[in-house]
Amino acid sequence: MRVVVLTGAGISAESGVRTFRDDGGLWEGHDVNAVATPEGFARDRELVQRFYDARRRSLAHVEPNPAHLALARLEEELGEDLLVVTQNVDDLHERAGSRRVVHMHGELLRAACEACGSRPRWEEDLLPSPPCPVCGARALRPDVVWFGEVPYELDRIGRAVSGCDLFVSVGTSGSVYPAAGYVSLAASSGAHTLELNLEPSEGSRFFDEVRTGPAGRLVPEWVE
Ligand code: BJW
Repeated sequence: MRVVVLTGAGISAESGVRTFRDDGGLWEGHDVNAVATPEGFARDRELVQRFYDARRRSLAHVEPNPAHLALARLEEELGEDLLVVTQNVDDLHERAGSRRVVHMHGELLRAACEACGSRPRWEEDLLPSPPCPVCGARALRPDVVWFGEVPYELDRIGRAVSGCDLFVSVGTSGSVYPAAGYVSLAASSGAHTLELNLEPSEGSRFFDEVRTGPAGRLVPEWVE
């Protein structure tokens, strides 16, 4: 059985990583257009670098939760038949032990060089403008996908989603495309579709089955 699991901010919520759109979420107090668009970055590079530097540093204080760990156990069982597609920029799937993970919206622990296009591992602050380890230009930005930019590995994701037998969405609001459209792609290819979320999401109506509750309980229950 080929399985694709799409994860969103909700899977990391119980680890203490703030979601984007829930009450008290990451966007509260931050203008999305100021910090998560290329235009916002062009307008005020320092503000955006500070926002992402703080989030990169906060990774040191969080740990994977039972939902991440359950997906890592599932990979031990299914091997190449499981692909985790995450919209999250944290590294909690990897720290839980998952290896087959696609970060479609990038990673906090990488930088992207606007001069040479490299994507080096990056654990330090990006302020004040360090040189790119590959080309030396002071043109590093967070390796995250902002609104209006094209997410990573769309071909690989598209093939996996349209070829899977089971599509499971965990802790995502279903409000950001193209990720929000994957449930329909999976369903149109004949897959069973399951949503696991604290509460029904914007996209719930597209799923065959919806289970509500915290990911830290629902994901282990589904995997065992
Ligand atoms: C729990 C829980 C617990 C809480 N247990 N659950 C079609 C129609 C309309 C618009 C568009 C469209 N196509 C493209 C667009 C434009 C745009 C878009 O979608 N806009 C919408 C706002 C309408 N999309 C884009 O611009 C994308 N690019 C693009 O489309 O390129 C063109 C192209 C595509 C394909 C082929 C060719 C060309 C890029 C989108 C980039 C998104 N970037 C961000 C920021 C990343 C960096 C950062 O982290 O700062 O990604 S935005 C933000 O939203 C972040 C997330 O990954 C993403 C999704 O959020 P998520 O994960 O769903 O979090 P929340 O907070 O929204 O929801 C949390 C959920 O968890 C809730 O449901 C809770 O209930 C639940 N939850 N606690 C279980 N304990």
